[in-house]
Amino acid sequence: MVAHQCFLTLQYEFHKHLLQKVKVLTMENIVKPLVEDAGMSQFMGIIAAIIAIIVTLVLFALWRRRGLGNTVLLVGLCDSGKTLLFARLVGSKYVDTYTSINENIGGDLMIDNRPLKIIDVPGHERLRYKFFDKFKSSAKGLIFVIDSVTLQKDIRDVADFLYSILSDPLVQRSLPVLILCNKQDQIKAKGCQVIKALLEKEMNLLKFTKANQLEATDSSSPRSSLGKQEKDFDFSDLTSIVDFAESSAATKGPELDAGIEQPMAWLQKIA
Ligand SMILES: Nc1nc2c(ncn2[C@@H]2O[C@H](COP(=O)(O)OP(=O)(O)OP(=O)(O)O)[C@@H](O)[C@H]2O)c(=O)[nH]1
Ligand SMILES: [Mg+2]
Repeated sequence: MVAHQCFLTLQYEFHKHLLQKVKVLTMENIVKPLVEDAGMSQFMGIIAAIIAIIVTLVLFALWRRRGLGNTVLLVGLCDSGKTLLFARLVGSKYVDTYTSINENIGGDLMIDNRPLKIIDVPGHERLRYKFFDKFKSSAKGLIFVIDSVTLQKDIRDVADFLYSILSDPLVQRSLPVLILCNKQDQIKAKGCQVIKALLEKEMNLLKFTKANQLEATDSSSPRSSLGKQEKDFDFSDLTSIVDFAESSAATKGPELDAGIEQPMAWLQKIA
């Protein structure tokens, strides 16, 4: 009887142990895949996030390229030589020009197998902003043409127009700008380093005048000024890369680019 009771107890313990073992095994079978699944879905989540970031970057790059377009705008005051420069760049020839009241749009100018479209924007004070606004969204670069002979007389106007252009958000989105000191064939023409210094001085005056005006009208609004705040105006502080070059659009030489070698080199740089 005692032996039978011992046997029953042993049998019960054995079954209990067996049952526990089965339970543990079953839990392992269920929990392990669950843990593996969680790891897998985390991994897939990371992959999906990386793909989303790459797609966003590609779309952003495409959007930026589309926004930049392939147009180079010739802007500047009346008589600075934009239309003659346009004729030289697009048709490689000298032409007699008259004050423009409309834009001139050239066909594709192939620079190192890359097409660039040149647009000559009228410089008349009533038209210059309107036409600049019309074409700026397609711009890949800007050539701001200056009459190097009359600059000192027109410095206010030149600096004012240049200031507005450089303050434009589209230009500030790092559009390359060339300040082209034209009419270098004239004895009284100022060189581009002198013009740069004169412009920086005038732009500095404008910068602080505009900042003071803004402060006087609305002290709560943030000060938006070109270049670094509390620092004198310096072209190298701008988000756009501003280069200076010289040209003589009226030069008639045997070479097709006689007198316009420097703007041609700049076009090659940005094309
Ligand atoms: N000497 C000299 N004359 C130039 C040069 N470039 C242009 N000109 C002359 O300057 C005058 C004005 O040139 P345009 O090309 O018509 O000037 P623009 O900038 O188009 O002027 P708007 O159409 O009024 O905005 C013309 O008589 C040109 O022949 C240059 O490099 N040297
Ligand atoms: Mg013109």
